[in-house]
Amino acid sequence: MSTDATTFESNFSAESYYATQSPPPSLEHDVRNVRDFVRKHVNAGRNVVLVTSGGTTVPLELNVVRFLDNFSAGTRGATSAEYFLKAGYAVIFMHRQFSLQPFSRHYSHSTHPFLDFLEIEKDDNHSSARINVTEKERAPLLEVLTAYKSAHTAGLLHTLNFVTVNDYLWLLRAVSQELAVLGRRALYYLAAAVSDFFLPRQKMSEHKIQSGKGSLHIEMDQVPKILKPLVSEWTQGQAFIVSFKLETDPSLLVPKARQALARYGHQVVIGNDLHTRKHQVIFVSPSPGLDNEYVETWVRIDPSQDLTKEVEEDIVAELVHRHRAWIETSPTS
Ligand code: 9Z3
Repeated sequence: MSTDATTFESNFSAESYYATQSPPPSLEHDVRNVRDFVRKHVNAGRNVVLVTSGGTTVPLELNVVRFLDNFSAGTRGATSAEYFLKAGYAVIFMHRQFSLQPFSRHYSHSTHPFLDFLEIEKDDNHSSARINVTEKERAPLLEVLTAYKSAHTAGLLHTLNFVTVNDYLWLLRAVSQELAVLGRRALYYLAAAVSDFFLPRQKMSEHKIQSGKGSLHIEMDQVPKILKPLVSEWTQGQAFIVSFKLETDPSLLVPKARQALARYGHQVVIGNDLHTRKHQVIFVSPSPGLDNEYVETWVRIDPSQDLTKEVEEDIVAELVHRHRAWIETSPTS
């Protein structure tokens, strides 16, 4: 592989990306576990959803000290995974290491730390810790714990980690190839916030970039648009694929969502604006039988009515409904 940045190809197709960037060391091991998980649920006749969640990083050095990050706490993915489990799906939860996870998200160290449930008891000679769940906390904790235990006992939740955009791209391709046996029973819920730009390893500095030279100029390459091969090659047009579009200018949501559907030919783009994403999203999908026509549907909740209501409950209910219809429609009809 060339290490000369000037002669290195910089316009990546998905094909040239995978031919030149190295897979993460844990890939084979991760794929074997996914294969076992998928086999078990295919045999049980269950639908499987791949939920991606959290932001990808872009390292600036091979011995990485600095990196760019994409915004995402992982709330959307972790919350949605719980509702998919509730709807009877087996869930592959592919998430950014240390971002929120299903069930434990309710007791995140920053918003609801588990240590607050512990009290110190002292007697004459020693101190010990006691778990103290208040009356108010008891019912919600029991509900989360019951759902968590039942998902784990039944082996319905499989978790995978990524950190960099490179990890994400390799994992997504490998997992999609394993899910292909499910045909139309596979659902993709691509909520991870994936970088649009990256630094190919051939252009990275090996060691920490030194500050002596003044300002830092980095030219990044575009991450290949992998939704295209995901839809047409890796899943052979069989899976039900939902991608998310994040914007900060709300007027761009619908045009960008339509553009993505026209380019990649998948089933749904869910548009969300950074500031209102917890209360409303817009579903954009191709109009059945009509070229270049789209249907848009808002899904909204009113937090002033019910503080415990999560928009993901309605998003997942709508997708489960659409996925069922997708399964019932044969590819040729
Ligand atoms: C999303 O739009 C997610 O809904 C959020 C969730 C990242 C906003 P949180 O994790 O946030 O609950 O804090 N994800 C997709 C973002 C993305 O990178 N989309 C790409 C784009 O917009 C296309 S796949 O171009």
